[in-house]
Amino acid sequence: MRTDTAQPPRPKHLGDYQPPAFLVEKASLTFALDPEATIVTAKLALRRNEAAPADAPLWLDGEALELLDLAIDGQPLNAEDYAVTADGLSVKAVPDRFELTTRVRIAPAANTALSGLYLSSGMFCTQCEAEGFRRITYYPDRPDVLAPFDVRIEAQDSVPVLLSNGNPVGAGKLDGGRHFAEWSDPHPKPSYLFALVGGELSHVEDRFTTASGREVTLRVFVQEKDLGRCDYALDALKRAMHWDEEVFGREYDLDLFMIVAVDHFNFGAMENKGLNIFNASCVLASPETATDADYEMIESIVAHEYFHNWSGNRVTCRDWFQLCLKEGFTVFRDQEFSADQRSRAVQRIKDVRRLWARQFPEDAGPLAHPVRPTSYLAIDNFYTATVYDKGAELVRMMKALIGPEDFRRATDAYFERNDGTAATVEDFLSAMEEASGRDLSQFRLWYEAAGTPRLALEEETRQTPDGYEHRLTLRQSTSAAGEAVSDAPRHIPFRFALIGEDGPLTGEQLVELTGEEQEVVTEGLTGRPVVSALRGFSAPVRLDRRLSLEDRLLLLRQETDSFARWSESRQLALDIASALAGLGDLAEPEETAARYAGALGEIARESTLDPAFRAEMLRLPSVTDLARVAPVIDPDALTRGHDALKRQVAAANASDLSALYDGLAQDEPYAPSAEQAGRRALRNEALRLLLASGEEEAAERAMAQAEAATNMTDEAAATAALALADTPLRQAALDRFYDRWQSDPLVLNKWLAWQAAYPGKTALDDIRALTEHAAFDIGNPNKVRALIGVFATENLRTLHRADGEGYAFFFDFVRRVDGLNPQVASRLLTAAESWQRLEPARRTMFENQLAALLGDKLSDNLFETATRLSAKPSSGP
Ligand code: B3K
Ligand code: ZN
Repeated sequence: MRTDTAQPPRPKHLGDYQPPAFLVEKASLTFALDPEATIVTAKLALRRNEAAPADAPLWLDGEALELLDLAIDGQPLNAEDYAVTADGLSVKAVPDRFELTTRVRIAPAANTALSGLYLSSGMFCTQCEAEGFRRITYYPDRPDVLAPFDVRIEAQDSVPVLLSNGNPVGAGKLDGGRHFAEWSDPHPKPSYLFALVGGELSHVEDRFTTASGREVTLRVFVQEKDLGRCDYALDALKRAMHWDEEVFGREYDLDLFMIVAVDHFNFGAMENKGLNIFNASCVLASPETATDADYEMIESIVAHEYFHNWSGNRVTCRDWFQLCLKEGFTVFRDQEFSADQRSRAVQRIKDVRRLWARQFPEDAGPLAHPVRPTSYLAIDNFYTATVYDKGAELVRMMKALIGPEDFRRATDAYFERNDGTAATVEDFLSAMEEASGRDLSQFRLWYEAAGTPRLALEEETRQTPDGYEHRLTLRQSTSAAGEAVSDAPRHIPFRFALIGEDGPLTGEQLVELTGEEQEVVTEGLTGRPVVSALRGFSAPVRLDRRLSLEDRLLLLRQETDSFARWSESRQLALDIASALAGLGDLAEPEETAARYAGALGEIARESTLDPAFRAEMLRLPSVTDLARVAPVIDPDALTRGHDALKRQVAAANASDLSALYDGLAQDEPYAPSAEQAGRRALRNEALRLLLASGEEEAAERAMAQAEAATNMTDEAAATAALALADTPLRQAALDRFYDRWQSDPLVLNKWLAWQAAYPGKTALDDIRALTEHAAFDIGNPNKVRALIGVFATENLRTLHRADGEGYAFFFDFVRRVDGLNPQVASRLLTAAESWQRLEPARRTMFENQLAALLGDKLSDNLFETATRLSAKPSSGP
């Protein structure tokens, strides 16, 4: 916590990297667990690093620790031999090789930041990435110091299950109603992968045999009441283990793999070696309590954390600037896994939708930063959509450029060469270059420069004696916001095909654009072509093109690349809604909306198409999506445009939607399969649209669905549709849901989120009242995200109330959270990353709130985000 606002904290810079002065050959830790006063004894076998200057002093990071003892080779140190500050401990003269012993006291029960060792619903647990280990003991808490760990945990018998990384090597009784457990992790690891859990836990167990015959025991630990909700995570884990062997040749390397579910967690999950700790919301599922989307998320997060065992743990990061090395790559791996488990086409649409929703706005606003940032105050602020999701896109582009075989050879070489070490983005790129013989030096710019390039398309078609000749001009430009601005051309893989009245006229081609401009000429075409551009979203760029309505509708009918078909539809929907809001320059919006509604109707009826894909096509962009691309955010106008489009699509297709809804009723028992989920998604999308038509009959239908539902997907879809609509049944639907689920905190997060997103007049009062409700808890990040996070990101009208009350409430809440949990407060504030595009009156009110916030005493995390937010005007979307 910063206490002196006159002295801003000093940022860290990528260019300042220095190798560690000391390496840890072995870390032996003993914990005597106690909520108020846990004693941590650390014995560290330290050795001077030859790669560092010979006279460098010993520095150990440490925060909020009470030092009780300090000794070198068993000899206690005198007070003048060392110095303790608020961030660590230094010892002047030390031998080249020695054993350092420290004993510290910490207070897990008082740890509301949920970083380090803390209590979650009475259970001891840890979170050490990025810099939480220094809140447990004095240590060189940086990812390039790797050590094998031995851990002994002692606790009261009332804390029966004691877990840490690696393999269990001992356990037994102690005097005074206490007991102990000992763990040993042979794989050298950085401190951020350390984990400890202690509590009253039950588990489910399974086994997995690796390709080379290692028998691995798999355990998912939960509170006893949740034992019935672990099967899916376990199933997903086994599928992920198998997939990583098949697709990346990666095997698991310990005899035990554990997952623990905890209620209080700052994000989704953590890949600690052999002991993944999960936010309960990302692991627990049963048909009655979890939606298809929850199942899908659990599958992908379980896989993501498991994949980190290689991309992150075996090969880790030299420093935190290299975060994308493990996160971008691992997101790419989990997206590929999900694509193989489910529908590749629909997975790509979902991944890009998320990139557009989260990364594009980040890249266009004051929080823009390169995939590999060059400076930070609080590294926790850089676990961003840019590092994760754009980072994944960069890996995907490289695979497209070098081809699948060379890509696999490159990842094999990368893992092999860097195994057991801390690597850099350069190590990854050179593996790609060596395996393929390609020069990726221009490609590096994607890692170094912030901002989303624009790709302008111009086309010219002329008739020749042998048919049609098509000339496509690609022109790229970048006006990057944020740090590391660079407008040098990027290396852009551009996938395209030419489509005619009756279908494709050519196969798919991959063009590599490396200069500012490039021309592609195709001759001898048998029909007049339209470009199907950026197929599969082959590069994270914004497409700029002018197409006639006729050509756009042709693409909606004839496009054979699902992603391109969906993105064309989505772009058209956004253009129409903007025009209906009185923005943009689309001609004849009403007439265009009618034709678009007709085209969507045709797709909805196209029974040979995958229902999951049809559901994506029917899912209109939200008003928040509209705000993300609007040059000026005027919440009232955008809401008008959005509602008008939705009503028109609904009204034009009412009878088809109704037939679709009835025809998709399922009577087989629930399974979270992609196939069943796709049909439910389509049916619930139809219901959502029917409700938008404002017919009370549709509301009754939704109520009937909520009451009769035997799974959470159908129950939640119907209740959410009612909770977001202005219908007399709204309150009844919310009350029914609450009565049914009041004793289930995870399920109630959905109930909180629907009310947080409700755009009606009473919304702010309702949300304020909910902060006092028994279902809410400001100390639980899931609750804060469900209520305040959703309010700030989805509820455009309420956050941006013309009287400024929405801002006052939001900023007040961010301040309160900061006093407890800086990471969550900082993340919450990023919801307002696009404030500079607000219409002038609101922008001024927002700016005043931001300035007032910066005048307060803030955590480093929040201070950094607030400072960056207020820094420079955005370059617009
Ligand atoms: N590596 C963790 C994220 C840690 C976030 C720290 N602020 C989970 C993941 O990406 O797998
Ligand atoms: Zn990750």
